[in-house]
Amino acid sequence: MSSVINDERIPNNVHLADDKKLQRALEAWQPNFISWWKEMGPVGFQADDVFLRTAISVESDGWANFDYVKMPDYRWGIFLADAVPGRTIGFGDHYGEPVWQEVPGEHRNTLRRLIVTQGDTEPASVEQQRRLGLTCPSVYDLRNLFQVNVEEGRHLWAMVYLLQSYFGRDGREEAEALLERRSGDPNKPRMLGAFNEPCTDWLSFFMFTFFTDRDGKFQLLALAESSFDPLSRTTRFMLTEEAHHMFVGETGVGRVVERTADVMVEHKVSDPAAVRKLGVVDLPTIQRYLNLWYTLSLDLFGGEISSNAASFFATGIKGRAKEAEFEDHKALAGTYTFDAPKDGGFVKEEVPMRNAMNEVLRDAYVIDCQRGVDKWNRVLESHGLDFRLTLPSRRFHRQIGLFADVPTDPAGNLVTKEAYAARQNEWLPSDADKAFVQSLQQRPIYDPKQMAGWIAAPKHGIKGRPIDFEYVRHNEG
Ligand code: BYC
Repeated sequence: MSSVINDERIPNNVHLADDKKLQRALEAWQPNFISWWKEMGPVGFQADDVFLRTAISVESDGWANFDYVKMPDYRWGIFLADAVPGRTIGFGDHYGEPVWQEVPGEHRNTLRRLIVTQGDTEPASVEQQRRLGLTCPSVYDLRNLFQVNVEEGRHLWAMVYLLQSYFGRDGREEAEALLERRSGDPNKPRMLGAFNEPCTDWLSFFMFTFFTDRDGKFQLLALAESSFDPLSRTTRFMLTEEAHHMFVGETGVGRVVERTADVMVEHKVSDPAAVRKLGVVDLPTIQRYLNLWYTLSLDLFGGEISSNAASFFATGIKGRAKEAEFEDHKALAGTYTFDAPKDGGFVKEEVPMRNAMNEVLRDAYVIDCQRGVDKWNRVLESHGLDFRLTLPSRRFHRQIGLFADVPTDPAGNLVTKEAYAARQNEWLPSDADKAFVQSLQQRPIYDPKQMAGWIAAPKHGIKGRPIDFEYVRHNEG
């Protein structure tokens, strides 16, 4: 059982008080984090009481506390899942050897880079979402946004703990740099593509939490297999919080689909322009938003063929999601075959399995995404509507890997650059789509009894509270 110290400046279950040097380093970083939060975190709500979940331990029953808290006072803490006694390396060349409690010198740079990359996404997402509170569809949704935001902040703490604890001066410098990059800033952008995209409306937010947070789930699952045990334990606990973020996305998109379907059936309309006139998002626009955020998130898995991924696997640094479910943990024998674009067509390209580890992880991700899409389609089906949402081909709209800048249609057929340019607005959100979605979200809803007209009410409230509970006590003054 892990002990939790909650009366320290930084709540933790890592015996921080016993390591004064580390404690001082983290306490020195803490005010910089709070300054970053106040500057780049949610705009306009820092003084409000928000009904938030706070991680307080890693016990499966009762790991979190729910109460009102002002966001800058949120108790961001450091929690590692309990160590698995006798844990051994689960894959790669060192399969079966004891896991590492310290960073092996030869893997120092690689591990640091992966931890920094993971860490960079956390503040990036808070920055991307910082203005959404000003157009919230309900107080329930406002609270969920802030819940996601504070927990992304905690996930940054999780990575900063590893950097400061195991990487000395370099780690401290990287921890500072994590607070200095800015999403979308061309001079100091965040590291990965999707985290520099604007996320300025709530449909984007729900797509982001469904698709992009789900990349987070799979990357964390892969890192949870790591031979570097502190990374494994940290990411295992992060996954506990991550589940709610994807719930917000899945139910958020589901509620938008449901509301549109309700209105279409009630008014017997299906023409997108007519649907829009009724104040809800037409289904083709929802599909275009889906196409955008799904494909941006596919890029986050890296190239299909990656020598980096092969070496992460060989050395035991990063595994596959749920490695225990695979039979062959060395993956030296198999191959993976891709359709690669060549001379206006496709050629089969076969690579050793280890070089395809990014694609193996992406395969698992695609299956998981499809499950959510199926749920949304069941809403359409239950309304007697024929329209179905679909995941586009993985070749579509890619900026990383074999299909980077290779124009295809959403079904994955190669098209000319001209055809792509001519039809892009059918496939991805146009400026007019974005303007329309934003036009529905001009006015924030701060009355707990109200819900915006473009989204259905949720099925349940949070932690047994009613849907119209005052989840955020917003001081409008
Ligand atoms: N954008 O060998 P390749 C989350 C770079 S989300 C820009 O194919 P590799 C969250 C790559 O770094 C999860 N650059 O890539 C969600 C490499 O650069 P170098 C975040 C990209 O190394 C919502 C080069 O291209 N966690 O937690 O196999 C809210 C060659 O690429 C991109 C992680 O990502 C891109 N999309 O794998 C909040 C886990 N993709 O080495 C949070 C840690 C690739 O040539 N990261 N590049 O300079 C990793 O495991 C790997 O870095 C990647 C790439 C999977 C991202």
